[in-house]
Amino acid sequence: MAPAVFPAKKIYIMSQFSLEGKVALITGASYGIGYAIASAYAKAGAKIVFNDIRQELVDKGLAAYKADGIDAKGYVCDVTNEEQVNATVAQIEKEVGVIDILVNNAGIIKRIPMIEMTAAEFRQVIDIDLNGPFIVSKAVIPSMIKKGHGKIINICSMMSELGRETVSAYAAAKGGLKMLTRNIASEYGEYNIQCNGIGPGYIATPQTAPLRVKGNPFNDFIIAKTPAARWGTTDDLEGPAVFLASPASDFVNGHILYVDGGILAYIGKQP
Ligand code: NAP
Ligand code: GCO
Repeated sequence: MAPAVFPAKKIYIMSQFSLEGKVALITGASYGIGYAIASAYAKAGAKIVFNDIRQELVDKGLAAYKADGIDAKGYVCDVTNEEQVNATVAQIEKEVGVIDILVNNAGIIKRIPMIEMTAAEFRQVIDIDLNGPFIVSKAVIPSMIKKGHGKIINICSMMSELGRETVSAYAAAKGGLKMLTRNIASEYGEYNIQCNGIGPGYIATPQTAPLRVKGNPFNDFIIAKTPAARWGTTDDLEGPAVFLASPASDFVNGHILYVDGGILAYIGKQP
């Protein structure tokens, strides 16, 4: 017979994963991974705030959240523009409250062989994927320090650990983001701020759509390289993202949680 679970203990454990009353800013969350994480946070009790670069995208996001019964607030803001980011964070603090949870999700990829890539293209990827998280984190940390707690979650990648053809700028940015994560944890851990990363494996979103088109051998390559033998879904990221935003992870700091179906553990299918 299974041992009895005392209700009080059960309630305590569930409360460890609650985001009730927290304000969460998820960048670039009109759709894709950011949208899924924001929706999970709303279900765990958080108030959702997101940004995107254009009004049409913010409107599209707002309509999607509304259809899912989520009362989100959206702002037009480019994560690479420090002035815009500072103004948006100040506006959020005024209109919604101090940001308790920041997810640096906004990101782009350019798949171009390195010797064909221009320096301007390389810089653009670094600017959005690495400078963006620096700028937004820098803007939210002072209020987190004053409030006495904060959670920052950086969306890293397999490319924080691995290289592959055509993604030099993305790998450089996501490798850098892993180290920015560890540095924020090191520098602000004493203020009860936890900064961790999620390293998604290959997830079916618009970003990976070109890799998943029928006939692209990359599709079979990824399935063979993943012990789970499938692409990930945005649902796969929800539990790990809630864990890293909740009190359950209060002593987890500077960690990258890879949610990759086992890719990083695997040498690949034997012939
Ligand atoms: P996505 O579908 O392309 O969504 C990215 C979002 O970021 C879009 O809403 C995009 O807006 C927004 N964005 C781009 N530049 C921005 C800027 N300067 N300021 C504000 N928002 C901006 O990508 P995703 O697949 O959901 O990926 C989300 C994050 O996870 C990215 O950091 C990505 O690198 C990372 N990731 C993805 C995978 C995967 O397999 N899909 C795996 C590992 C890591 P626009 O529509 O205007 O571009
Ligand atoms: C690529 C992919 C990657 C993945 C992801 C892996 O071209 O290699 O698009 O960028 O989306 O980041 O974790």
